[in-house]
Amino acid sequence: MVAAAIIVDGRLLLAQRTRPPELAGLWELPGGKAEAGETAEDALRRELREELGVEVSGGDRIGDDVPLPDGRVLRAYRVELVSGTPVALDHAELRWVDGRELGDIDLVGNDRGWVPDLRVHLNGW
Ligand code: DCM
Repeated sequence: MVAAAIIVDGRLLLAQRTRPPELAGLWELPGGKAEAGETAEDALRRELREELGVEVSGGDRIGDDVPLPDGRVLRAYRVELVSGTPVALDHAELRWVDGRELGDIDLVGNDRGWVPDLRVHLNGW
């Protein structure tokens, strides 16, 4: 599983989940499942095209691996916006947060451990 940290002008893009019911309303780094044969960057490019309608590139790791209960692993990557403006095609809402605001957001549990790492990328907050 791959998740993207898109940071523009010191603000991080977060997306609000619509499903499943226990995660609906919580915020996450957008992303999804890498398919067989896909690199992490391939998967991020495909998922963000589908979910946000944008083209991205890059993929430096951020934070630690998060083991999921089903044995998969969730990994965050910093990606750059190449073209397009993110639109919530698969989420309830999008928002851009600075490092201070990041502390006030209800993130999905899996993403919470990345907050200190993300803050390092958000202009010193
Ligand atoms: N997931 C997560 N944090 C993210 C992206 C995904 O915890 N930033 C988890 C939530 C789901 C699983 O991955 O349990 C599958 O996500 P999706 O339903 O978006 O494919």
